[in-house]
Amino acid sequence: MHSAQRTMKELFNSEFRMQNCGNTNNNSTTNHQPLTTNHHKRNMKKQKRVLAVHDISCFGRCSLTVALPIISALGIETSVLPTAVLSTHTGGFSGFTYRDLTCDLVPVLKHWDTLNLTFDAIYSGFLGSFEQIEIVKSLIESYKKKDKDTLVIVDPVMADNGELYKVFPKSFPLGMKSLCSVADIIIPNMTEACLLTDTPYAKPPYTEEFIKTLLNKLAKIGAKKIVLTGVAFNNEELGTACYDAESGVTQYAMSKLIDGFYHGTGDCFGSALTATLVKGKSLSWAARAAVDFTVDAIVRTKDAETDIRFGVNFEEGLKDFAILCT
Ligand code: PXL
Repeated sequence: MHSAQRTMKELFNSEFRMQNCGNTNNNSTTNHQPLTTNHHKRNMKKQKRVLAVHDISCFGRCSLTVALPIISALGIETSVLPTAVLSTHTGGFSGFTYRDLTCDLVPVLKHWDTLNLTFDAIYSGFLGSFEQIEIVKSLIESYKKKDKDTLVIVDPVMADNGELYKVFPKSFPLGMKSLCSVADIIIPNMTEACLLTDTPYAKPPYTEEFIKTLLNKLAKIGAKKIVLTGVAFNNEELGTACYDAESGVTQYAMSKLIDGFYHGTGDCFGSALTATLVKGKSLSWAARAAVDFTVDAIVRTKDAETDIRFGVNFEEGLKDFAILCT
């Protein structure tokens, strides 16, 4: 067969055999060139580094098991500060184990102090106690002192669907509010936004006036940029509102509403947003990309009829996401 008629797969297989499988043919040549063509061109830009502060839910795709792969997929070094280890997340499972790691946080941070580290961004999510909130506030302060450009993104994970998660005391929103006050960007869902601002929770759809009032109240907490998730003006679309308190501009990134409630989507969105921002994209571009990435993961999960507690299939979207963001 003429090579032009061979499929890419056949071509690749024959090349691969020649280079790697101990070909005994004396006429064979060994090609030591890597498969990529621009491998030799060094990336002279300094690699970005993010610190992700969340729990490890061993099963159920949320928090660190989502943040680590998504942020890493964009070529960003991702350090982790695990706040707890659970057998699963707490949404919809009973009998989960919970090992609190508060005692480890300060020693880990003290060790890091000897290494002179800086981070391009700190992204926090699920925190188990007021004490952990205070530790995270102080780590933010100390890393901001080392590098004032460290971007602080706080997801005040504590509630959804109009209800505070059962593991938290009623006063927990006060703690999260104080953490939000030291962030550059906060990414609450509608329930968390209402709890943070003492606004009675209302089910969607919302008026634009309601959303804008909520964004204004959230901005008063301190962060200059707000990304509010779970925004819906009708029964067909769902998305985010990005508010920049300095310019007063609000931008929406909406997508087709998919029926059903899937766990871990907030972490999928927050991780994609963080990674995209660290790659230097604008907030509205990042929100659009993160919404699309999350919705694609939900669609894949729904099509596969996966148990909604098991998280969403974001893994099969990582390659396209990385291409989109580079
Ligand atoms: O996805 C947010 C989240 C993170 N970590 C734990 C959770 C949840 C939501 O339920 O339970 C442990």
